[in-house]
Amino acid sequence: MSASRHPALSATDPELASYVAAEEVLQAETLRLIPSENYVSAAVLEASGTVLQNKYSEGYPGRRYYEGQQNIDRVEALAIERAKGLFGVDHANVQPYSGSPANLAVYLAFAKPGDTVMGMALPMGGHLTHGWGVSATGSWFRGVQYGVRADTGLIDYDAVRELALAERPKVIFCGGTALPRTIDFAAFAEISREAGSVLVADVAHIAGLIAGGAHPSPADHVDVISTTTHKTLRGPRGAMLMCREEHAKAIDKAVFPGLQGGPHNQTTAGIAVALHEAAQPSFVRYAHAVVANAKALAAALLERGFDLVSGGTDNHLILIDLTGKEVPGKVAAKALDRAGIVVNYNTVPFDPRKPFDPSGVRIGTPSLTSRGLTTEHMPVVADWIARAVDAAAKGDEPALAVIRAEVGDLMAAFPAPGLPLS
Ligand code: DSN
Repeated sequence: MSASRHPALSATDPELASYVAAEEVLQAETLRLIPSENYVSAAVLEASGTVLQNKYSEGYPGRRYYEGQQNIDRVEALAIERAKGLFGVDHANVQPYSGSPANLAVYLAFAKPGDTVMGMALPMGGHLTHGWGVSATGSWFRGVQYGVRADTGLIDYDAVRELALAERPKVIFCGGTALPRTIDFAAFAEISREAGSVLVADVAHIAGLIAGGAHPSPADHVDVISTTTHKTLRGPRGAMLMCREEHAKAIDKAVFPGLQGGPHNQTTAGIAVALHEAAQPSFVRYAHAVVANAKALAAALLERGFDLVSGGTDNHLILIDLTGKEVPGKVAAKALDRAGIVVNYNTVPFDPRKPFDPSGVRIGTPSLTSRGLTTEHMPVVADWIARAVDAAAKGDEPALAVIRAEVGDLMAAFPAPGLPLS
């Protein structure tokens, strides 16, 4: 970080400033393929670092427990109106600190401890907070879990229906963190109606695709939409809960005072800016480009002999099953990192290996698309991945260094939003 970019921070705390500077370089020089990450714009960064930080605002616009809310109310009301407009919902709560507290607030609104709740199993592509055992959502509630079919890697809607009708859960979550295919919200809605359950779509991964029209919206099908704001939506780290009017009070009460104290106003401001950006025609192009890039990357990986869970992708995410390559996911992920390609190791459905040392690698295209890479570049990216996995198998460190240099050259030609150009 140059002193001119963050002069006060550099002067006050040079050690901390040096870590931020190193992170700026890392984010600029590497090919970031973690599907839940992105680059926020300079405007979102600025909004997230304002004096709104200094204010306590327990309550909601017009109904606060502290005075001096003239400006904070406007900021939060703006974020709420923008969320409602963009996602076509009756009500939006923009205060959850992040995705896990947002989901916990949903349980608080609709279930009591010990009640049965249902979601996709974590190793199948779900999320911890969808009732998985090690999460409070799976120990305070009785979590029952569905998965994907072994033969197709796709959600088994017949099994979902059977489980829902047998268990009659209070809440059903659809959505997840490693789902490369379109979610059939209408099918989940029909199942939830039959089971008498509240249906929640956790669209954290695909919120930006929905906003940009590149994935069907759950708005007409579900009771509640939960999302983080920092993935494909390209906002600051935060979350939102959106719902029909009939659930508005329950959701608001669960977030505050049920679960949280004062909202993070600086984050609310960043969310408002991100929602404004996501309402522009350029964001529609971005969302479709994310999907086009992911499809092109999946095709290029298949051509190079990789197995992909479900055989490809409909969205921003690809789950590579490395079982056939005889390089475990963690070994591959660490080798890719040394080659300047940042991914995360991940379980694949029915993984015979442990979650901390699984068989898969999860990648996605939100970040590289934010930098302007197109489908033309995807064969190059697939080549780097293939060469790095091969190098990992052979222990060939010089080959990884060669890839890292090539990655650095391409990244230098595509500056990232929000980072210094140099
Ligand atoms: N940690 C997020 C992800 O990477 O998908 C989910 O919460």
